[in-house]
Amino acid sequence: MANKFLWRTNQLISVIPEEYDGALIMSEINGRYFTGFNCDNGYFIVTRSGCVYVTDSRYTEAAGKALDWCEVMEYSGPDMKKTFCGISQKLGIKNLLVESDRMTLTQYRMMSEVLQPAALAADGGLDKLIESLRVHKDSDEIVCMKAAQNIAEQTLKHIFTFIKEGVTEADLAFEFEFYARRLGAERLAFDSIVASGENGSMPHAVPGQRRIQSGDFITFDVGCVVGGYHSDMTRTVAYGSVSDEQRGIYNIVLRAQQNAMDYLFAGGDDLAECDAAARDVIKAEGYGEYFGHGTGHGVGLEIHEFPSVSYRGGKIPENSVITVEPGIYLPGRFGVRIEDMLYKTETGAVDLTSMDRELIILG
Ligand SMILES: [Mn+2]
Repeated sequence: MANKFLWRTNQLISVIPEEYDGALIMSEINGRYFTGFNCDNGYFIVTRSGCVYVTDSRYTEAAGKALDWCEVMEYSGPDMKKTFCGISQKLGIKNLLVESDRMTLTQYRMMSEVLQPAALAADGGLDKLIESLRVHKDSDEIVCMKAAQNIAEQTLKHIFTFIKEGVTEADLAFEFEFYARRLGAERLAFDSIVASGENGSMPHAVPGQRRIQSGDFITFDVGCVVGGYHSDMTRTVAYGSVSDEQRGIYNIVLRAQQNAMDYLFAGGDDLAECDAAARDVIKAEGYGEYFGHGTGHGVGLEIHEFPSVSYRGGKIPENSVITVEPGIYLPGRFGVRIEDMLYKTETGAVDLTSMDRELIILG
């Protein structure tokens, strides 16, 4: 693999259906995946007769350095149509697939106009092709995700020593970000969820001014970014004390998560079966209606990506990274979620999360 990005681009070309000449990639995230270059105004035109990366003067020099394996062109506003029509003619492009999931209608109209005579095809096919490439993580991608996860774990351990009675959820979320950034996170993978007490029943609660008190469950759903790659982990901890009911619910979620992970460790490769492995444990205990979301999702350059671990099913792609994150949410009372991130291998799975999952009581 002399050049990983050239290799990825060639992979894309090899799966584009014959009736299309190529693809136009203009989303920042897919542009980064195929070129290694991060740019919010890049137009990567990929065809069987050649590739061109077009950007504006703010990025031309950096793009030229990053994309030494591909022609880089600069356009300016007034000559946009001339530049792009010229490319269509030079490469003999009659039609191009576009990223229909990631393009605005305004962008679609603009690119249809400037790329004439090429026609654009927004049938969703390109999005599916790209997700099927991105889902298979290479070793560099796994290294980044592990590094991101490692920072998140070290930071959460720090948070466990930082928690005291009276501190707010917002304080904990801020401390998490500050500490993680200092440990080398480029940024957080998403706005951290810190949900205490009754707020824990809302799976995506926003950290607020509620103060931590004895008897609380506190759910932390946190992640970091390294090299553009995300990590994702959830831990629910108790502060001060727990009731028997809280402990019971915690252990049901823990068993549900373990059951789904065991399914993956044993080589299970169906998304619906993995979802059911977690869900059935919760259902059998009578809490099925309190677990409303899917069991997990793919992670990578984005925090939520293909595939979805849910009833919809499908094969779990080899070398994909997925989360396993069942929960039980009792409205107005409390909630528990536990989430690990796993790497699917040919014969099983590797847990990329190393933090303990047994219930801990802080304070
Ligand atoms: Mn998640």
